[in-house]
Amino acid sequence: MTAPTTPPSPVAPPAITPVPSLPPGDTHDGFFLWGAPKAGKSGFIGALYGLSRGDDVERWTAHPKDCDDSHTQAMVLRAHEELSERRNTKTGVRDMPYRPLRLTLRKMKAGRQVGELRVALVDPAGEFSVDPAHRLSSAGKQLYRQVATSHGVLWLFEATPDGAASTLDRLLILEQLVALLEAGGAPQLDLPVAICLSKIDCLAEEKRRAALANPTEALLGHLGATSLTWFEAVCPTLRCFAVSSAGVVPDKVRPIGLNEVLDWLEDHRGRRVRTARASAIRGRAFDLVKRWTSVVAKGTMLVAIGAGVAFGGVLAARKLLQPPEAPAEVVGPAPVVQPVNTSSSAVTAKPAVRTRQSAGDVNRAPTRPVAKTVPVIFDAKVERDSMRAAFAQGLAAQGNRQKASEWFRRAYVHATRLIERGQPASKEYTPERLIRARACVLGQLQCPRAAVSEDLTWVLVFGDDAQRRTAVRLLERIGA
Ligand SMILES: Nc1nc2c(ncn2[C@@H]2O[C@H](COP(=O)(O)OP(=O)(O)OP(=O)(O)O)[C@@H](O)[C@H]2O)c(=O)[nH]1
Ligand SMILES: [Mg+2]
Repeated sequence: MTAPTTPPSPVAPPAITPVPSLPPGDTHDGFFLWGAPKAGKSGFIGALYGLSRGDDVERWTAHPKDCDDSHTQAMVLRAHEELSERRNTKTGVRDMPYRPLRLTLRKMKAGRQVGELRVALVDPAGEFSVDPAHRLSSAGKQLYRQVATSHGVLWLFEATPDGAASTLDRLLILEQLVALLEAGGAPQLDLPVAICLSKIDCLAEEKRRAALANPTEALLGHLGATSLTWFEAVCPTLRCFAVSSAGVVPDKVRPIGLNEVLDWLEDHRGRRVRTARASAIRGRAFDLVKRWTSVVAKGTMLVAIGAGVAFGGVLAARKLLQPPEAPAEVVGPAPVVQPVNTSSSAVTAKPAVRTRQSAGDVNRAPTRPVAKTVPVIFDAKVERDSMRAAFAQGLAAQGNRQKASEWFRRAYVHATRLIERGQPASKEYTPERLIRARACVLGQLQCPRAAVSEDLTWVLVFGDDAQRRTAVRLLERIGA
């Protein structure tokens, strides 16, 4: 018997609450539930109503009367009822936008409302998360764009009953993160991402307690360090949670850990709203200043023109009487490219500091010779060539069973100089990151494992296929 699915088209015409198709950079107003089929996304919606039935002094509630429309109300009640029997209807794959469930969540403390979070929850089918064919469909691409520009993502990973590591293909997570980055069109996902170990009621009590006490550790065990590093690299606003939508009381919905997730989302929603307001105010202030500046400038210009006509006449006359100025001659020391010093230890290597003067055009040297200061010129090409040459020497030495660590250390230092001179979080230095990580591993340079793993994550996210394959092999080698 096949499992029932929700109907393939929205219950009501999408015109009532349409999901706009957004140009890159715009923000979708939804919070997205994300994760593989059966991760517990639809159950999470049922749990929201279940929260109202809890008896904690301080808790979130989502009452049907706080739903914006009858569709949301029906879906919340249905999800709750089905969750109480642990049999939520599978969400169907659709080729049109999922209709958000719009409702207001309220935070209550001793009977008084102390917080509020308006949400538009989108609950897509898990296939969009784990099935590349759906991800690459036009509906999938639109969905990824919406997720990447949303107010937040709750990414659920179903706990395994024995608490063992997930069998989910790690590269699948990476592929989704890359697809989200591409869909968002920015180097990172600028939205809160709550990674939740879901259905923790299925864990043995001891493991459940441990997961609640330290969700990050639980997710590390579940997903592996590499996957978490990927999340950290891509999502600057990230937090791990352990949740159970159903809870441990049979035939009832008594959610565990949901209040913490909602507190965090509310906090970040507030920050985002404040930041948006502040930049709007800054924008308005800037416009105002610009307008006044132009008014003042116009007034000043009129005065200046009047005065200038008189003064300019006198100045021009004086200038004509002076002898012509000699053209400024460019003299001074020839630019010096400092020999690349690779003797420093790999880990403490610092890039040469490029001062404002030495940053510019070397032909525009100071007109007065600067006797003792020798400008330090950073030549990226020289660094890159030296890095490649040292790395190749390292490989050759290793092939001939000779000592290679000194060559790899040099390659490390050159790569580090290049990376540190680039923009933070720049994609540009992916090849250098790969060489640095390879030098660390092949040369046994005792580099911190986390640093190597971070470099390789960068390669996995931004590298081409060949680079990614090498990175995966190295990650396996360092056991990340
Ligand atoms: N024990 C337990 N079961 C849960 C929990 N949350 C959901 N379930 C059940 O697990 C099954 C799958 O959960 P769903 O919420 O439907 O999964 P989904 O992520 O929406 O899956 P798709 O719709 O296929 O993408 C359903 O039978 C749910 O009732 C939970 O916290 N604990
Ligand atoms: Mg579902």
